[in-house]
Amino acid sequence: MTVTVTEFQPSVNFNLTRRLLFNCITNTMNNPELSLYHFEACPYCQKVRRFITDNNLNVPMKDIHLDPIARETLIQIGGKSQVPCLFIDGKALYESADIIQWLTDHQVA
Ligand SMILES: N[C@@H](CCC(=O)N[C@@H](CS)C(=O)NCC(=O)O)C(=O)O
Repeated sequence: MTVTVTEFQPSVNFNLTRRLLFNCITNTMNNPELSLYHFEACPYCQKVRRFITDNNLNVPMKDIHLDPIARETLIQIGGKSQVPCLFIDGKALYESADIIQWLTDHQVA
């Protein structure tokens, strides 16, 4: 989208900024960025993946055994290499039961 401002229109600019900010906030609230850090053989990960599959949820995944950068990111941000870990807008949530509860509460489509 290209916005060309030909003259100073404070009220238009203010309203546009306010609308963009509102959209940004509501989008983040309704549609948080998710990523499930996991590995294939982990039984707790399997439990979370099964929940995701059974409920047809769209949760991108990173396998820390296949992706060393993902493992490093998990340790750097979450503080430990434990999986499963759900990243919610960049914040780490550990514990399979808590992850399933969060997904249930937030009705991720
Ligand atoms: N109570 C945790 C247990 C998770 C757990 O023990 N994960 C293992 C893999 S099956 C793990 O990441 N171990 C390595 C570590 O803790 O760094 C849960 O329910 O998510």
